[in-house]
Amino acid sequence: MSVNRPPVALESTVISHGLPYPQNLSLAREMENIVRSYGAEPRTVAILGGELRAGLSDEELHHLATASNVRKVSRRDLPIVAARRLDGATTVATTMWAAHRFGIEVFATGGIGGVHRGRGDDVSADLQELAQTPVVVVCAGAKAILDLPATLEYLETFGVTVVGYGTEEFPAFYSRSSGLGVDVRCDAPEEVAAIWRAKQRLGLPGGLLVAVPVPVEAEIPAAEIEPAIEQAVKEAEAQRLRSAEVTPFLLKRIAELTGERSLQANLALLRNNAGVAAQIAVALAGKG
Ligand code: PSU
Ligand code: MN
Repeated sequence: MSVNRPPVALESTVISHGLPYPQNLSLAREMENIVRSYGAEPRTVAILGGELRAGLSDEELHHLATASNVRKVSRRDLPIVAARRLDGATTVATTMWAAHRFGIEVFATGGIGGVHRGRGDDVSADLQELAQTPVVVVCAGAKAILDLPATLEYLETFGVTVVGYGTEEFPAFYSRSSGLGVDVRCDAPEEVAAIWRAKQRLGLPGGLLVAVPVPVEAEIPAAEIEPAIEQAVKEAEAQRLRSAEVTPFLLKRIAELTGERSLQANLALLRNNAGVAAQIAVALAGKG
């Protein structure tokens, strides 16, 4: 591992619980290579045998992509997997937390968790982490399985600045538009770096959310994806799913209902976000 290349954290819940095998493994490898191609250092985060890690071997990526006993680890699960020496995949919340502990400022993911539709009591720990942990999180917005207006209100309440990268709209993961605004538009990595440094100079706690729309050629218009989302949400309610089960269930059902196209969109936006995050990390290193 080169010491002078700026690091970029990558999460592992998307590998173990967000994508099917073998696409999850090839995607994990591709994201690492994209980060490298911009002169940054990929640091995929996971917990292996109870040990928190940032930077994995290819065998370890393979394990996360194939093993069935890798637990989805949110903040409340950290002491359990550590004490029992279990394997865990980190969510956006726990990847941010780990990144900060390892001194990593930039993190690329697919979509963040948020406030679930019709379930004001199911609020992802990702939002609280953004409120308190100083990491730049590059995502494609949040999936429309969530209540996007409520998610943005929550971020506003907790002082999380939302950047639209090349857009004035908050992207909705599969779709480039949501009809909802962002706080500021940036068109270059240096602009994001300047806002991040300003936030730190002002002594403001928490992260910065950088929302990048899915590449045009991979986009699925909202009207096309919405029926699948509505059906999946109804099924989750009928099965009375709770807590950490909800998001993986919805992701899997929407992928089943919409087929290959949603998988391709998911992969395209993850690759794209890895490149944007790497460029922001390089810009931050340049400014010291
Ligand atoms: N959204 C996606 N794909 C994902 C996730 C969210 O489009 O893989 C994962 C991320 O790891 C995120 C987590 O942090 O789900 C949120 O889970 P929950 O809603 O249980 O907080
Ligand atoms: Mn939840």
